[in-house]
Amino acid sequence: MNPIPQDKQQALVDRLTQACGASYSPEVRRRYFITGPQWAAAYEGHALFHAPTRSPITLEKVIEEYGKIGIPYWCTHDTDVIPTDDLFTPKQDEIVGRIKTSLAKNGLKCSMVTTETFHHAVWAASAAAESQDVREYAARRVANTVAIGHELGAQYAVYWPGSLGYYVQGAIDETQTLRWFADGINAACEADIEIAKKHNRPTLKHALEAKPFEPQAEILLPTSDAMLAFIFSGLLKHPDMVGLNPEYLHELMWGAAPRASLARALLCKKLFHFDINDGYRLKHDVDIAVGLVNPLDWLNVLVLLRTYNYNGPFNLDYKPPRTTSNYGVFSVSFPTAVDRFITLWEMAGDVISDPIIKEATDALKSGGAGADQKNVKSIVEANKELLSLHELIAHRIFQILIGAHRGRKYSV
Ligand code: GLT
Ligand code: MN
Ligand code: MN
Repeated sequence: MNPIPQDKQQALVDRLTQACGASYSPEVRRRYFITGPQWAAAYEGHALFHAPTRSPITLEKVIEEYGKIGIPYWCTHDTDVIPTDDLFTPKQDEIVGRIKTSLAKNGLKCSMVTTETFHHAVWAASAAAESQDVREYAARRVANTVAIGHELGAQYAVYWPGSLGYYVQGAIDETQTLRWFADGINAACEADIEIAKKHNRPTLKHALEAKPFEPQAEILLPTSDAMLAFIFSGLLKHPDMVGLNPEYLHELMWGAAPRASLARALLCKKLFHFDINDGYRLKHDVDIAVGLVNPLDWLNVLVLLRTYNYNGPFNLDYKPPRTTSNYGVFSVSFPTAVDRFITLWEMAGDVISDPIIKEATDALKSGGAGADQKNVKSIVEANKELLSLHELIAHRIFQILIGAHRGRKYSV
């Protein structure tokens, strides 16, 4: 093949993307509670070892492109859109006004707002730092974010306490730091109760997000389970308002089975919000788009969520790879991520209604006949043959993933 001229490359990418087929229309995509973060689309490819590979884009462009793709909801950190120095100033109101106009123009809604408490120098010792000034500023920041959320019609507020931890041991008191962190969440909830009353709206759902490593060396709330313990610790004044925003990869990173983490959150009625992406165990936060690494596991995750009627947002919290261009972010990355999610969601429906899986599961629950309760050997024998169904169910789920249940096969 000859080298591809620069001005023909976008057309080539478009043609091959279309050749992939099986994409959904924007109308179909809008039926799902899929949310698109400002920061994901605006990510320029930078990291500790990486210079940016993409150029900056405006919030208007992100919202417009999400609208065209059919991503129905948008979410943001306060400082993704309002520079830190402009917070609490008339500039903030002006930007919030621009967001409202842009959302209305493109038919999107704001689902969630979150406070950036990890990037700016003020958070060097975390938002729950020893300094009362820092903590008071943090309380004002979360209250301000809640106010912006109500202004934009959001239902959720997310907190990722990534800077809540340390590099060197013994310098901070973990117990006290967690109490101070609880004060911050309490401030957000109290502000919410007041602001919601004024706006005549329900309060927001406040969702904590864990990540086991990064950016601190040791993290005080590294997992969703740690956060459940924190929510039920007695430190929160409104524990009913606070739940979880697990991220698929953040659970996988520490070695968890994400589906089991989600099951624990569901049992506690705390699965409020869900960040969807993909990646690898025991690696850094690579934030690959949903389904590109672990499609089988993802299918199983969605079976669980469909079975237990999870109806919160699916937030596309991934990072388009550095090799994807500005154009590719909206022509390849987001539409294909959304379409993989929808396909996996619908396949999860196939798993749930599959007659083979259903009969196998029912048989396992019925158990074998004729066991003598007083004889352990007889209990083993009574169930022994049935248990091969575990492996058969796993095989059937694989078949559904590759479409073999609909007749796809290779004639070799
Ligand atoms: C940051 C983090 C994400 C969180 C965002 C919410 S911030 O990008 O890596 O996982 O969801 O604050
Ligand atoms: Mn996340
Ligand atoms: Mn992540």
